[in-house]
Amino acid sequence: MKIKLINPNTTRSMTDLIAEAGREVAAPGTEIIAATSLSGPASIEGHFDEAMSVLGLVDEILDGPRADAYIIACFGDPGLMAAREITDAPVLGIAEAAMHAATFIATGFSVVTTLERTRIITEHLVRSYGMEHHCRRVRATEVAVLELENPQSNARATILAECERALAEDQSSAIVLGCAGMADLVRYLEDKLQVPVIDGVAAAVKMAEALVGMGLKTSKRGDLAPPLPKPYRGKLSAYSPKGPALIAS
Ligand code: 5HY
Repeated sequence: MKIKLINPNTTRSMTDLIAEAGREVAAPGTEIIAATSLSGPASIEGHFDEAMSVLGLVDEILDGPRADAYIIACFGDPGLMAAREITDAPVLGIAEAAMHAATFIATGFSVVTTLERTRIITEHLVRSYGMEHHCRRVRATEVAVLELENPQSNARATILAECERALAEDQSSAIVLGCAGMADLVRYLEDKLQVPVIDGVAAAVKMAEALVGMGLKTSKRGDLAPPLPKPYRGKLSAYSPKGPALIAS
């Protein structure tokens, strides 16, 4: 099966890291197609960045060869529901996948993420995914997304210290990493913390494999039906939905 792993930020080095995390867990018959959005922010750290990232993401679903499943490899899960409207292949967000994975192996988890504003956005996701009973707390480290790639930034130690505080103070028994750019920290943190550490990229790949393996597709009844045909004007005229023809499946 083909799983398309889309980094909706435009930083290719982060896509490489994400692709490696995905390929590490993928089953032998799974091909991971890693893509970087061609338009949009270099990193996604707020509501505006998220909104501006969605067209690049949509392009990656509508253009190019079709995949059996799509993964949005950004912890804000930007454009998740919109993406589900334009394909009947399963689409998974990494925050959603990581939080669900955590519920199977721990009764309470903490999310450790990047900036304070991302912490707040993650709290919105916790509520919209119905995870309030499982997520004990969302914590920020104030490490910016692109600083994760800077060896001089001390990001590893800062994230480890926040995870330790989470385990000491939150009554959590697992850690969810709140950024796709943290995917390479799983082993390091698990060794230090001795609790499960969940990277959403890996979780989403395994869940996508499971859904495809079960022959499940995104329901086209109700709000995930294709966008209604209508004209879009101005800069977005090329995206005018034309009915089911728009669907990539
Ligand atoms: C992410 N932003 O996973 C996030 C989440 C964050 O560009 N990739 C991004 O840390 O804000």
